[in-house]
This record gives sequence, C-alpha cells and structure tokens, in this order.
Amino acid sequence: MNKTVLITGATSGIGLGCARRFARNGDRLILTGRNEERLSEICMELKDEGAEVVMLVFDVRDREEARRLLAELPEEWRKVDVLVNNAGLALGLEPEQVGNPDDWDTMIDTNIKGLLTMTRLVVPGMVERNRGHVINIGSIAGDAAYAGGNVYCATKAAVKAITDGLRIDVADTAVRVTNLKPGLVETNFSNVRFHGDTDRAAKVYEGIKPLTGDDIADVAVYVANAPEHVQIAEVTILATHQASGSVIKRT
Ligand code: NDP
Ligand code: 8X3
Repeated sequence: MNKTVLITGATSGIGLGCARRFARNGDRLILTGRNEERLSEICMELKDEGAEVVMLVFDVRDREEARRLLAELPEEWRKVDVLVNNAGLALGLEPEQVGNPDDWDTMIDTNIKGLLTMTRLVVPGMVERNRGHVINIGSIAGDAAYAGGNVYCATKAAVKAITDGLRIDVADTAVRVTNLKPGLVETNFSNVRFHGDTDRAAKVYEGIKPLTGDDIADVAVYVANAPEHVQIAEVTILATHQASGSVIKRT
C-alpha cells in the first residue's frame, strides 16, 4: 500500500536520495527543507515523473513554524505513515577543548532538538492510527567518538538513545522505529562541516569509494517496506573499505 512519507532536509544528499527513491516506490511525499528554490526544483522534478509531492519550507530548529506548517497541511496529507528524520549536520572537526560553542549549539539544536520536534509533532497521529514508521538518520558517529568528532558524535549518540527510547514508548502500538547508521556518505556533509572548504571536504572521500545518498535511501525504502510484523531496529551501513568510524582503508 502506498504511504505518505515526510522527509526532513530533502534538498540534498541522503534526504534527496530518499525523496527520489520513495517517489519511485509510488509513495506520496511531504518534502521539507530550508532552501525554497532548491526544494521547488526537486518537487517539480518528482512531479514530472508522476509523484504526488507537497513541500514545506522551514528550519527544523523553528518549533513553532514546524507546528504551524504541519497543522496547515490539507487533511488528506496529515496522516504521515513514514517520518524520515534526516535534516542534520556536522560543523567543525576541532578538538573539543578549542571547539566553537556556536557550532555546538547549531548541531545540538538541529540534530537532537529538531529531530525531537518532528517526532513530537508527527508520532501522536501515528499512535492514534496505530500505524507508522519513524526512520531516524543516526550515524556510526553515535557508536564511538573519533578525533574531533566530539559534539557531532554526541548528537548522533543522542539520536540512538532517542530512537531506542521511542521504540520502547510505542512498543504497544504498530508503530515501528528505526535508526539508520551510515558511515562515509559523499554528500554536501563535509562541505558544510568544513564551512565551504571544498578541497578539505574532497579529501574525506579520497582513496575510497564512499556510499551515496541513494545507497542509504535504498535501505530506508527497504526498512519501510518490510512486512508489518518486522521492525528493523537499527542498520549500520558502511562503504566496503570502511571498517569503523576510524578504520578506513584507502588506496
Ligand atoms: P547534506 O548536507 O547533503 O544534507 C543535509 C540536509 O539537511 C540538507 O537538506 C540541509 O538543508 C538539511 N538541514 C540542515 N540543517 C537544517 C535545518 N536546521 N533545518 C532544515 N533542514 C536542515 O548532508 P547529508 O545528506 O550527508 O546529511 C543528512 C543526514 O545524514 C544528517 O543527519 C547527517 O548527520 C547524517 N549522516 C551523514 C553522513 C555522511 O557521511 N554524509 C553519515 C552518517 C549520517 P540546507 O541545504 O538548507 O542546509
Ligand atoms: C557522518 C559519518 O563518520 O563522518 O555521520 O561522522 S562520520
């Protein structure tokens, strides 16, 4: 059965991959993001291919705006079946003792509090309908810290705890909860992390074939379409030559 899928941060990388893959699967999409122009282009592209899409422009850190826009959705769009909590970022790779507190705030507000905002807005309806799936985009960064990862890793460790906590809290319903934990995925992630230093960003993926946003999207579509009695709690997805957050074999 086709689903209504809400994806945050659908303008780039993993979120964009999910938008395209769920659309190809025949699902209806609510795409959210901050960049209105880019979001419109993506919606046009998917509509041209026959998908049903609506877009909502907001920053996941703006709880009131998120609430207002979701409440204004037409009735038939309000029943979200799959929430993909994807919007997120890393900023900086400095040792913790010299890190930038403003960057810390942005990561915590986006990766943790933004994800919680969306969960709080969407999951009560899922519980009421006894149907739904929350797919959080965590990271292997949440399993073990790496040099300079400190606060980013902490936000993804929080995503793991928040995902596990939600799974426990809705265990008496048919709502399923999944944490997808990718390793190196070549997206705009490193450009953002290094504040637009594209040369430094490119080095992150040198000598290894990294994952793509589409690779992660394939897994998201798979977990969302598992039989209803199957809850895929967590998936770690690594490039073949990446063994852990800090073990990467480059050629
Ligand atoms: P991208 O930078 O390519 O995409 C991030 C998306 O999140 C963009 O659409 C971005 O929008 C959006 N976003 C960021 N902040 C906000 C905000 N405050 N409100 C709304 N949207 C926002 O990176 P990825 O696709 O790689 O990242 C997606 C998720 O995957 C993140 O949670 C990241 O932590 C996680 N991840 C990434 C990995 C990687 O190696 N790339 C590995 C493991 C996890 P905008 O363009 O407006 O900033
Ligand atoms: C993104 C993967 O290893 O760069 O979460 O932190 S990593």
